[in-house]
Amino acid sequence: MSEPQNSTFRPRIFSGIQPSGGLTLGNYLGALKRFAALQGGEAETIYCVVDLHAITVWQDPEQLKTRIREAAAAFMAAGVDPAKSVLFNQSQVSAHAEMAWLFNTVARVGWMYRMTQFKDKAGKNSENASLGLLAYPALMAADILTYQATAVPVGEDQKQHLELTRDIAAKFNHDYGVEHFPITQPLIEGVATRVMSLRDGSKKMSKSDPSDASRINLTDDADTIAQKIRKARTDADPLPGSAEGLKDRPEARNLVNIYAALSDESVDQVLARYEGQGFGTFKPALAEVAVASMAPITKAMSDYMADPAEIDRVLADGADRAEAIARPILNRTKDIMGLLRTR
Ligand code: AQP
Repeated sequence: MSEPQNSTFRPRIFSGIQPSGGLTLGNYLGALKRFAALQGGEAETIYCVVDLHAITVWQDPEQLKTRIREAAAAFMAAGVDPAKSVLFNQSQVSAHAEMAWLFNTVARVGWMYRMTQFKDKAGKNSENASLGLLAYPALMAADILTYQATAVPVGEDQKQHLELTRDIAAKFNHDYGVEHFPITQPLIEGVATRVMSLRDGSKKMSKSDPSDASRINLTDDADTIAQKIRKARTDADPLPGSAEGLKDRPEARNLVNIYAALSDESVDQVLARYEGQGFGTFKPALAEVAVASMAPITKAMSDYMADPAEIDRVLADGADRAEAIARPILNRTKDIMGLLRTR
């Protein structure tokens, strides 16, 4: 069976974010900002608050509802327009969970054990992790392939999951002798595909890091952002004149990358301006750029959060539109697998 040509599929972009905590600058630069930029192009854009993924680790039920709305507010505050994109929460479109079960029969157990995110999140006590945490990548493949999505914008950390999605699509197509699923392209682009912790340049900035100082939250006010940047770990050397000089300086590289991503400049452009300067000069400049970029987003998020009923309305409308795309693809998948549909 030859690999399907993605040109035979309608161009469609899908991506999601877990409401497993307050969203961070990493989620904004690695995902949300790019989601907004991809709207209005050739491809239809479908964006999802992936709440079924969030519950693979314990979530407080009352808090989860608020976090789902907050994530939806963050999408819109970052420029995702529900008139241009489909925006919804995953648990409202049951095709995701149904497709995930079908993919559980296609994916191999060994594939799941190899996932670094499972190893990181399950830790030493992996026997005690939820089965959902292990099966997470099959649900992620379902999220994407239930829409026959041809491209997925994600940060660097999701690359391995995307490869697994491609493996599931290819195995399904091969096993059933069809060209039903596209081989989805990951879109991992720009200087901020992996924003690092402000406290440790070897760790990804993450919403579930126990240290709040390690990240900038989309809800942080200007003073908090400035303070976190001031306290960010760095080295004592001045900034070099080009990106090459940051190779072995992860903390310095991270701050320069964040500056470049926020100001839509290249790393070399930023360094050309700050070459020879120390962090005493660079950090306040970064704080200024960060506050200027983030303040309108924080304000818009809190405006959206003041009207939760409107967020629910937007998500419900998105769920209807998502369902209309997903259901026929799921039905066709069942047909291919020989499941009898009686209605
Ligand atoms: N630090 C990051 N740099 C760049 N991109 C990032 N993303 C997350 N962190 C960074 C991107 O954001 C999207 C949504 O991620 P997710 O919420 O599904 O889960 P995650 O990648 O596991 O993010 P977190 O913040 O680390 O969540 P927790 O702490 O719950 O595990 C993805 O496109 C991701 O690449």
